[in-house]
Amino acid sequence: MLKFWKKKPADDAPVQGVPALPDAAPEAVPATPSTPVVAAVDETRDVSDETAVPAAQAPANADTEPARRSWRERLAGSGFARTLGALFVRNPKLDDDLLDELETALITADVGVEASTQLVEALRRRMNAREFADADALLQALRQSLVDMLVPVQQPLHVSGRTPFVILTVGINGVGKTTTIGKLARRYRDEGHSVMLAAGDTFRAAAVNQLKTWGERNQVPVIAQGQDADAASVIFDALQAARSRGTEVLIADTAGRLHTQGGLMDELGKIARVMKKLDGDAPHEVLMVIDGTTGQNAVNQVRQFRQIVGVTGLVVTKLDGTAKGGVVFALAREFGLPIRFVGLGETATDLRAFDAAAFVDGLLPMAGD
Ligand SMILES: Nc1nc2c(ncn2[C@@H]2O[C@H](COP(=O)(O)OP(=O)(O)O)[C@@H](O)[C@H]2O)c(=O)[nH]1
Ligand SMILES: [Mg+2]
Repeated sequence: MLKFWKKKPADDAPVQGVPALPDAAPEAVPATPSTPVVAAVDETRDVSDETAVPAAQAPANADTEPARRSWRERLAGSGFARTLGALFVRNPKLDDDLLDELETALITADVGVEASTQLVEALRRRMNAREFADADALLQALRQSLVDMLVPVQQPLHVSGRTPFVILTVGINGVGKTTTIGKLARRYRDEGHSVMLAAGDTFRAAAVNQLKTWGERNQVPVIAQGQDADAASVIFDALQAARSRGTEVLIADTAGRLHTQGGLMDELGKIARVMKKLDGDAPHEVLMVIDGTTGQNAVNQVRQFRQIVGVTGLVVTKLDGTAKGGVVFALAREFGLPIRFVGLGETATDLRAFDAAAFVDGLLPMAGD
């Protein structure tokens, strides 16, 4: 007999008590575009002295029981969890109708038509071979198939071995690039790394200030120039500063862009070329950020960005809200690109290294809950 969440999905939808990130930092944008300016930290502070940060002892990514529970709590509101939950809550009969409904539920949850059909047909064959005693056994088989789809893309990002390790974030507008950078800054700082941020989204002053605010909160320096500065030059300056200070992780923000914006897309290529003047291997990670609520369109976005820059890893954000969640499977299947992290909320600690089993368990109704 199946049991389900104690909480109603709706209880999980809004992130309570989380102050929205202010659009503007208290200080003004530096007015001298030609000089890189370190914002957000006291210039006299030795940024390499990360022992000063008290949170350094906490392993940020421990696969603890509470961590697993938190995946579940955050994902319970997803379209995936809700439709699958509704399907199995009736303690259904194990028959073709159940499989048809399951197929519809998977497609509706953005898993993709082809993948959903394949998953369900494999289950149907096993059902016809009398492999499943009941609907619960079928659900467990589905769970395993879903985990198997995601295990190949569960590849954590290792930032050691290069100094600085340079992460270039890319993606369309509003997907959560800057927020993800803020969360990464927190994560790497907590792990004891020295971190620097580069304000490469020079389109709007608000974007620079948003990054500075994250820098201030996490006590990591932000290299910025004025609004409308050349993004490649900001990031070049930041790389130079990070190298001279021995900073371990440099994370560069960029303006959101669409594949139709040729000039902006070319700029990404320019950013990468300029970095290579200082470090032939940089950027070491091109991290594409995807909004988990975008659905199947996410697949098109990745395809388009891959043609312009060599995307090496993905972050899927906003999976805590009403995102359907299934897009993670569609992306895994289509590209096999590492899914480095998922965003499960708006605050600094709401970024998880991708964990295939925890993710799937968060989406499915489970026995013994
Ligand atoms: N619920 C939720 N909101 C997120 C997440 N990541 C980003 N956001 C929100 O998405 C909005 C856009 O984020 P931003 O980082 O400015 O996107 P950017 O334009 O790609 O830099 C902001 O309101 C963020 O707080 C997430 O994982 N969960
Ligand atoms: Mg941004």
